[in-house]
Amino acid sequence: MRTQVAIVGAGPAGLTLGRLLENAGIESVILESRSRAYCEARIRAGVLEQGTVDLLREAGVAERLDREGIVHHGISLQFDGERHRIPLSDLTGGRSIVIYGQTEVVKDLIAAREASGLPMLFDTPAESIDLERGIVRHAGNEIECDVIAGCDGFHGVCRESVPAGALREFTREYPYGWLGILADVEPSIDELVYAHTEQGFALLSLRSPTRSRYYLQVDHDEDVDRWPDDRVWEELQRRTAVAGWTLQEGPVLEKGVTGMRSYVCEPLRHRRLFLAGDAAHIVPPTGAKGLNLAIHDVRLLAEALIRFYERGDEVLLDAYSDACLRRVWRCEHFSWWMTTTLHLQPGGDSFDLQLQRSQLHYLTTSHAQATALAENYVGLATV
Ligand code: RFL
Ligand code: PHB
Repeated sequence: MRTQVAIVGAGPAGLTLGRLLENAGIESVILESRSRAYCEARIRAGVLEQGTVDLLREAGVAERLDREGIVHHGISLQFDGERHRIPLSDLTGGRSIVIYGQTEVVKDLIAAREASGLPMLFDTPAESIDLERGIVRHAGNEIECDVIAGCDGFHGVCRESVPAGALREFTREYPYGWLGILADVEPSIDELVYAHTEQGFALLSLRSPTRSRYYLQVDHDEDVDRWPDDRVWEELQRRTAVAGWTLQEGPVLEKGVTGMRSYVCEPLRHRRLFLAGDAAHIVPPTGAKGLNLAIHDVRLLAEALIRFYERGDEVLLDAYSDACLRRVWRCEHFSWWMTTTLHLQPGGDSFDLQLQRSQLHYLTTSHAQATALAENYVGLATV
């Protein structure tokens, strides 16, 4: 098989890139190791920045997002048993976020590609990449291409195919993770609540008017079996309690633990391989940036490829890595800062706690500090 762009991975990055290239008349093949059902059911992100929504709209895949997505104009920070609203839209000239699950973004993109009849191969892992000749090998077949888009997530093969020494890596591990549940119950909150407590962090989020998505800080490699539903609810009740408000409980539909890390590799290009999304960088989920960054990368990659195929020059392809990394590092900082401000540091002392409390108090009383949080949270228009 021969194509212009071989896209490895059918997550948000690969699927969005495929759509942007399709709209520009550039050929691509998408190769995915897992089944379609698995990709459509993998519960992850839930917060879309305005820029992400705008891009999905321009790409013609936001019809359901516009119908079902829930627009939020603020979030709350909870500490010392009180909630403080950060009015995101008021602080950012009207920008907002949209609650719409990554599962739904992925379903919409897969449906659009299927409707176009373009090649998208599931259950077919890319096994090796020949960067010299532009070949992706899978299940005894070869895809020959001009460019390889490595959108295969953190554990993919694309980044691994770059020779040792050609990439520089930056990592930070956190000594905690998140236990997340999806519950079949009306969310008890109108806007997201990020809660700092002496027992650890908790986050109240949602997926729809009838589905709640809640998280608890747990140990990095916590065994999910140690958390029967009753224990999860008890701990959520404890960490999110405020006077005059009740957390409604309901059947737990899904439960899982994710360790947290920050990671960046540089540059995002090696010869004809371009890395995008989680294949190139990971952020801890506290800032809700991972999916949004992945979409931003492929926006730039699509623009660069369109220029290359229309005019035959590589100016934007050459600029791709540096252009992505500016936003990547801004989001790395924001996510690290949100994470370390809100989580209980294992082994930390009362000095650490008092610094966090002071920072949270400052954030909720200073216009300048709240604005800094808000503009990062909704997504900086330019970085
Ligand atoms: P993905 O989604 O991991 O997709 C990569 C795809 O590549 C496939 N693959 C291969 N395919 C072919 N051949 C191979 N050899 C392959 N190896 C792997 C994989 O099966 C997969 O389908 O990466 P992508 O597209 O870069 O998208 C990134 C996002 O998924 C990720 O950043 C976000 O989910 C992170 N994230 C959040 N991001 C946000 O913007 N807002 C949020 O609110 C948010 N919350 C979260 C999150 C991630 C979480 N977890 C579980 C990590 C909450 C959580 C709990
Ligand atoms: C989610 O709803 O999954 C979610 C929301 C906000 C975050 C992370 C995850 O910061």
